[in-house]
Amino acid sequence: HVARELASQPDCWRRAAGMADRLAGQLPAAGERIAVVGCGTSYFMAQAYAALREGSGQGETDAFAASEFPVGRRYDRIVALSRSGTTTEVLGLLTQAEGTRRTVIIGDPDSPMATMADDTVVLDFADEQSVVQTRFATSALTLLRAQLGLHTDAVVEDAQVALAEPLPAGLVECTQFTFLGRGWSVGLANEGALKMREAALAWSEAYPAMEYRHGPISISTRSTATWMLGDAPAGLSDEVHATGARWVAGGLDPLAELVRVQRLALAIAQARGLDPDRPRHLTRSVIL
Ligand code: F1P
Repeated sequence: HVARELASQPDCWRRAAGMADRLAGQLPAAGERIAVVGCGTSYFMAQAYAALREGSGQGETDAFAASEFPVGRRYDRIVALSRSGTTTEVLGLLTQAEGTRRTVIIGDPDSPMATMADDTVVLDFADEQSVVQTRFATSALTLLRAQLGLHTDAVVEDAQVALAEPLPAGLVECTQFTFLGRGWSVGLANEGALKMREAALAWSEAYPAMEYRHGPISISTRSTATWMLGDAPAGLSDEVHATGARWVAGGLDPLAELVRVQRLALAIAQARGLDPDRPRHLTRSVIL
């Protein structure tokens, strides 16, 4: 499933972006102070959205793993992302937050989250059969990005390039993968690292790009691939090269660059004889 779902991202993003105007009344308005929450992949998309929204001056936006929401903190609205609409921590937080406006972006219209929120946005066309998330998460982020006025057709074109171009040679042989981001792409770097773990059982890490210099670079070797999502800070590629590691950076939109990482995760799974549709110790939705 995951290979097919991954490949449908350009179409899904086009559809998600096309919904933004119609859904404006259900999504956060400029000036609202909001918290955006999720678990796993959905949390990393929340991180990316929070940085985009704050950066565009549309209002204070904090991202939390649903389990780490600071009890007692007040927001104008809580936005929850959840493909399944069943994840325990998100359900718990939404129940607790009654009285605050709650907006959910979900994949399954029949899930419990569909009826408990003030605004329910269903991206059923992007729902997935796979355990490992790809298109739901990126489509949800695309919708939110479009609503901020930050999505263009060029992003979809970049995703098509990301699907069509061969992956950088030699990466499948690396034994450790580090993803770096800046601003909104820090969440995408976290998500790239998670894909490598979930689909390929690969050792992967993620950092804000400049933080990588403050310690984590110590473990870099010739078997490391360091992948920058978005524009690299000046000089960082030289520092990484000096460790012997592979440096990967692309000129694509960071969300499209994430599609390349998803493809790498599948390629490594295949090279290691793993079935990415059956990730170890993982279920499609994590329920306590
Ligand atoms: C959240 C999540 C996924 C992860 C796995 C388990 O699900 O942590 O990110 O890949 O499928 O669940 P959801 O709340 O978005 O359904």
